Parts: sequence; structure tokens; C-alpha cells
Amino acid sequence: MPSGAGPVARTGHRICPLCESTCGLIFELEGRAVTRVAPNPEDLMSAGHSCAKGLGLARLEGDPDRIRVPLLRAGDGSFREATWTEAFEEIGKRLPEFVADPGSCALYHGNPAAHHLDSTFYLGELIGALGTRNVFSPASVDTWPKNVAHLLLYGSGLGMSLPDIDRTDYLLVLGSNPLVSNGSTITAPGMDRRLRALRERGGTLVVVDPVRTRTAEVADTHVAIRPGTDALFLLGLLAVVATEDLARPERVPRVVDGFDEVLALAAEYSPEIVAPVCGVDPDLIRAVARGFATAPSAVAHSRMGTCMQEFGTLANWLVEVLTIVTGNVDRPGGAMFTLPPAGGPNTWPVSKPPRLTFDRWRSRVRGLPEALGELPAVCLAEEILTPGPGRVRALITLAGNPARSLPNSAAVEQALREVEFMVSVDCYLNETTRYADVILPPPPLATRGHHDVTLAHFQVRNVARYTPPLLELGAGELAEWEILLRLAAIARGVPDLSTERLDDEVAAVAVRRAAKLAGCEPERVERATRDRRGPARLLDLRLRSGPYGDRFGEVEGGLTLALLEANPNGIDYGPMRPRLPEVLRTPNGRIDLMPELIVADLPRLRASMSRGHDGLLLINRRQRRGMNSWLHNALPQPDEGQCALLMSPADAAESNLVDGDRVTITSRIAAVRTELRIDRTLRPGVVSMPHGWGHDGPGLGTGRSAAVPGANYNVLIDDEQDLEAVTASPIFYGVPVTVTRASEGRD
Ligand SMILES: Nc1nc2c(c(=O)[nH]1)N[C@H]1C(S)=C(S)[C@@H](COP(=O)(O)OP(=O)(O)OC[C@H]3O[C@@H](n4cnc5c(=O)[nH]c(N)nc54)[C@H](O)[C@@H]3O)O[C@H]1N2
Ligand SMILES: Nc1nc2c(c(=O)[nH]1)N[C@H]1C(S)=C(S)[C@@H](COP(=O)(O)OP(=O)(O)OC[C@H]3O[C@@H](n4cnc5c(=O)[nH]c(N)nc54)[C@H](O)[C@@H]3O)O[C@H]1N2
Ligand code: SF4
Ligand SMILES: [Mo]
Repeated sequence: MPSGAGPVARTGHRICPLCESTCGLIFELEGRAVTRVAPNPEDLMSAGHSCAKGLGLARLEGDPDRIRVPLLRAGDGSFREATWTEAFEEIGKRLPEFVADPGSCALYHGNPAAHHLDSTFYLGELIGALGTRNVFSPASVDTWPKNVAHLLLYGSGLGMSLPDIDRTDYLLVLGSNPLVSNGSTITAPGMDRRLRALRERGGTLVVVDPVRTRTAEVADTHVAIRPGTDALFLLGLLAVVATEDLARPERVPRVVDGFDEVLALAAEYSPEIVAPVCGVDPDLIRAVARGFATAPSAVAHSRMGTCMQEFGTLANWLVEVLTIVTGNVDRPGGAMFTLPPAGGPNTWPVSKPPRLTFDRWRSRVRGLPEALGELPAVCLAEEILTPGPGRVRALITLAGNPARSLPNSAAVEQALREVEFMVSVDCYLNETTRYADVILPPPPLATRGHHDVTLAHFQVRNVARYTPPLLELGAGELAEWEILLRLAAIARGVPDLSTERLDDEVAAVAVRRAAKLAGCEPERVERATRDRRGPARLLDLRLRSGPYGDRFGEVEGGLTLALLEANPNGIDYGPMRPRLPEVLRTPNGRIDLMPELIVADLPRLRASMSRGHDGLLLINRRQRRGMNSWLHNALPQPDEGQCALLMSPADAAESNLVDGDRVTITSRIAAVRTELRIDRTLRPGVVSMPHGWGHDGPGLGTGRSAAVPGANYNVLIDDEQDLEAVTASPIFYGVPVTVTRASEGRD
């Protein structure tokens, strides 16, 4: 305990909700205040791992700039504090008009909403009540190329194949820096320990990244690839596999189609052909291909760097193809499918007829395809700004900062300014919520139970955990799920219906579903779970009807929420186990290695090979104490060169720039200024900046970050012309820019 602190009133377990590692933490509380956060060494998933962000949760929770009561826009444009009743009355006066005009109220839900139980279980109610297809989230600027590749291969965009990192002999990481990000589409807290263990057991780590990142630093081999060329690099690897007869058909599951065709296709892309485009030595491509294909077990893991680039879906498809044709899918040490405790799309029975959740509808203005029930977030601004029938006129944001996370910030902010009515559920008055008419704050973390329903699909080990609320809601606090239900009630035109009634309605549907899954009578399910309310009841229903569930009393010792409450460090159900073919949700129950939609994008890749390679390409870097745009206010940020543009010594010399210069970075659509830092970790031709900064402009309630606003990466990013072809995701990585010394006195 820090000296000077009073006696610790009590401690409690809390799973960290910030990133995909889902570390187990111990909160110390005095009264209602979280005074200290420590890692939980007993946690069965994270075993004592944590990071500065998780340990900073006490600061984040105690940040004096946080919004703790509803805010209403006053006549003069400023915000005033309001009661919940006033806030909902105001929403009740304005929202119904937009619900009556179908689709005119859009919803954007941000990254934290993917973690919390409240939004996981109750957001659907709100979307249903709004009756809108204009639903957006960062998934479409983050993972869609990977989701869609998995959807087309395995039938589910969420239940992805995972690298069995703790047992593999060869790990090929493309476009991810887990020693800083703590990993994504993989829940494996303590990456440093896991990667060290891989090497200690004689395994090999290869990192493909234009930057010698912290992760690349600990690898056996770093492939300093030119941004945007991973698909070609992977084709080069596959060409070696094809021409040197390194594929292992005997280890390829019988449900796989297109094995010969995909290898025949790849054979044309020999290392000598792709190497000059990738900026990589052909011998290195051969060495990686041979190492991967001949290792007892091997797996490739791709993330942000392969998604947010020009050929994202192709790259993520080829990652799976490589793993499959070398005989590494569904085997220990290869790519496996986890079995999430609360179930999910790849544990539930196949819907009949199975239908892929892609391109079922399109956006109004540009006709861009839906994926996984949402439209590409690059459409949000134009759907508001473009007149005509079906225009988005109202917006609800939940736990998101589109003004900083989406491309073309200027257009997004213009849209937020013009939208007729806006409600934000958020704990900060930030670059987005400053345009809201009403802001509704979520309650403190310690009042919320946690089980990561979504991220359990990415866990590299089958562990079930739940940390219950540590505090009751305080006076003036409203649970986030209740906020969502109240908004849904207003949208449904039943604003006076009690939260209890609304929650019972949601639970009644969940009871029927759980009964069906568990194969028992709904009455029995209802009886077994009736003592709980809110997310806890819905979670209990999911756990008990899930793969380890007690089926509401039928399976002795089976999983229940009560069992997890009694075991706050979790329950270990062991390593991932083979799940093919039962895990597949494709229409024909097979894996087609040549999905038409993806293969059709190959000519575009081919055409890119003859392009010149002059000029600088901008990429992005994550920072240890940041979480996208929203921790800069609460957590102290090292300020030296925080938002600097990093450039290699060779490029700096060529551009006649020196360390510390103030520079202007100009993309096709805009320019920003920042400081230059010379950095030897970058491959020449590549410059890097962090995202989520640019805490500037009027009306922010985040005093500390506004004092050090930093440069906004996303003003530079196009939301129109340069999109990934299959999913319409923006291209954040590999953006052509020019960098010049900023003229004196102009900033
Ligand atoms: N500290 C911290 N942790 C975070 C976050 C944060 O903001 N801060 N954000 C969280 C979120 S929302 C996510 S989605 C995850 C993301 O987690 P990761 O997927 O690990 O993302 P990054 O750390 O951005 O790593 C992407 C890497 O791709 C590289 N890269 C850029 N272009 C290319 C390319 O064309 N090809 C290849 N092969 N590599 C390329 C970059 O140099 C970078 O090292 O991190 C999460 N964790
Ligand atoms: N250039 C560039 N742009 C990027 C990325 C990149 O690498 N480069 N990364 C992209 C990725 S991977 C992501 S995931 C997105 C993130 O995009 P967003 O989710 O839009 O942005 P965040 O900065 O994560 O903002 C989270 C918001 O949630 C609020 N919040 C936090 N906790 C809670 C809560 O419990 N309840 C509620 N209601 N609100 C809460 C915070 O105050 C903040 O306003 O950014 C994307 N944008
Ligand atoms: S690694 Fe992620 S989950 Fe773990 S403490 Fe840090 S932010 Fe939280
Ligand atoms: Mo993300």
C-alpha cells in the first residue's frame, strides 16, 4: 500500500475491461473509491500479467474530468448538469420523430462496448427498437478483412481460428505488435512470457512488420516488409510450399476443398517475383516458407497491420490458407478453435438455411456492403451529410469517439455538427460527445460485473471467469444496461414501461433460447435463473446452456454463474481441442480455400505489382499508455516526442530534415503538423505516427489532454477513394504522404 494511504477497506477481483488480454486484477477500495489496482497472480488466464493501463484504472476511475451526471445542451450551446429524469424526458421529446422515419437514427458503438456485459447483452434491444440498419462500429475500421476472410472460410466471422501459441513450434506474426498492444483477436495475457516460452522450448518466432517493433526485437527473424504487401509475401511463401512439395495433404482435414487449386494459383508468385514488391530478400521468403512448412507445428497470426491496408481480406485469407495447406489447422500447436464458455456463433446450431452474414444489404449513398449486421463506418459521415430519402438525421453514440477513430475526421466532425439530434453514452466530454444534445454517463467500473463474452472467442485456453460487481450503484448512478433499456423504451414508444418489465422481456427471450440450447423445459430454466436480474441473469443463462453448462441442473458440476462467483480466479477447462468439422458454419459445412469473393480481388493485387515505389508511406503505432483516443487525459503520457513522426535516418537525410524539426505531413486529402524524430527501427520509405490524438477544438471537457493535444492521424485518411476492395475498410497503413519542414512561425 502506498505510504500515507488510509487503511484498505477491502479488495476484490476485477477483470480488466480495457484490452483483449482481459487480465485478472485486484481492486483495493476505500469507500466507493478505487485506491489501488494490482495484478492478480492467481488468475488462471493472466497469471499476474497486467500493464500500465490496467494498473492505471484507479486513476481513470477517479479522473476529475469524467462525466458523472447526465449533461444537457443548454440554449447557449454549453452543457448543463441534469437529472436522469430530465435527460430521458428530453430524449423522449426528440428521439421518436427519428424512429418514425425508419433508418434515420444511426447508432455507433465503440471499442469499450465490445467488452462490457451491458452492451453485449442489451445493445441489440436498442438497435431493434430504433429499427435501423445504420449501425456502425470500429469493427469495420479494425477487423473486417479478417472477419470476412474467416466468415467465407469457416462460416463465422467471430469464432476465428486462433494460434495455439502455448504449444506451437513456429509462430509467424504479421502486422501485430503484441508486446505493446497485448494482442488482438487473440486473448493471451502475458505475451512476453508466452513468446519467451516459445523460444525456450526451441520454437521459432518470425515477425513481419515494416518496423523493428518490440515484438520484432524478440523474434528470431524480423521481415521488414513494405506496407501493404503481405498478400504477396504470403503468396510467395505458398509458392515455395507448392513448388518444393512442402504441403501436407495427409494432415489437411477432409472437409477442405480447393487444396490443389490454391496451390496452383500460388505457384505463379515465386519469391523472386514478389520479393522486389515486398522489399524483402527472396532467400528470406524461402527460408520462412521452409521453416514454417517443416516445423512439427506452425501457425500464422495476422492483425491490424494486415487488416487496415490495401489488400486486407486477401492477406487474411492467405494466412489461413498457409496454415491449412501445411497441415496445421485444428491441431495442437497450429490454428485451433476455442470453445467459449458462454457459447456463440460457432457453438450454436446452424441456422437453416445457413446464410453468410455479409452483403445482405448496402449503404444508401455509396452502396457499400453490410458485414456482420453493420455497415462500414466510413459511410457514417456521408449518410448524415448527403440529403435525400433515408438520410441519417439523428445519432446515438455508445462508448465511441468516431471524431478521432474514423478516417477523414473533418468530414466526421462536420457530420456530427449537422446531425439534428445526438445522444452519447460516454464518460468524457470529448471530440465526439461535444456535439451531443444529451450525454449519459456509465457508472463506475466497480459497480459492474465482468465476463468477456466476445473475447472468450479469442482465448487461447478454455478458461471461464467472472468478476462480480464490487459496489452497489451509488446515488445518481444508473447501470449502463438500464440506460440502454430506457433508450430502447423511448424508441419503442413505451417510455413509462419499468426497467424491470423491460429486462424481464429480454430475459424471457433468452430463457426460451437457453432452454432450446440446453434441451430442457423453459419453466425449469426460468426457475433456475429467476433470482438474478440484468446482465448477471443473461450471463447465467448463456453459461448454463453453453458448452460447459450445467443445463439448469441436469449436469452435476456443470458451469453456472454461481460456480464462477465461487471461483473468482476462474475455472480451467484445459487447452484448445480439435473442433472440426463441428465448428464450421459455412452453407455446405466445408472449408472452401478458394472463396469466389476473395479470389476475385487477385487481379487488383496483380496490378499493384507494377507500381513504382517512390515516396513515403505512413503507418501507425500504438503506445503503451494509450487506448485508442481515450486514456490520454487520465494517465500521464510520456511527453517527449509523444506524437512525433518517426522517420528513418536515410529518409531524413534525403529530405534534408533533422531530429526535432517541425514537419508538415501531407496526404491526398489533408495536412497535419508535428515534430520529427529520427528512428532506426523503421524501414526506409516508411514513416510512423500514433493515432487517437488531436485533442483540439472548442468545447472539450478533457483539460489535461487538451493541453497536449497532439496531431490527429485521421484527418489524413481518406474515407472515399482508398478503401479495401472487399470490405470497404479504410486504409490506415501504407498511406502515401509527403513530409516537409513546416515554415517558421506558422503553427
Ligand atoms: N497500448 C495499447 N494497446 C492497445 C491499443 C492501444 O491503442 N494502445 N488498442 C487496442 C486495439 S483497439 C487493437 S485493435 C489492438 C491492435 O493490436 P495489434 O494488432 O497488435 O496492432 P498494433 O500494435 O497497431 O500493431 C500493428 C503493427 O502492424 C505494423 N504494420 C503497419 N503496416 C503494416 C503492413 O502493411 N504489413 C505488416 N505486416 N505490418 C504492418 C505496424 O508497424 C504495427 O507494428 O491493440 C489493442 N491494444
Ligand atoms: N489511424 C487509426 N485509426 C484507428 C486505429 C488505428 O490503429 N489507426 N484503430 C482503430 C481501432 S482498432 C479501434 S478499435 C477504434 C476505436 O474507436 P472508438 O471506439 O470509436 O474510440 P475509442 O478511442 O476507443 O473511444 C472509446 C470511447 O468510449 C468511452 N468509454 C470508455 N469506457 C466506457 C464505458 O464503460 N461506457 C461508455 N458508454 N463509454 C465508455 C471513452 O470515453 C471514449 O469516448 O479506432 C480505430 N481507429
Ligand atoms: S494488458 Fe490489457 S487487459 Fe491487461 S491490464 Fe493491460 S489493458 Fe488491462
Ligand atoms: Mo481495435
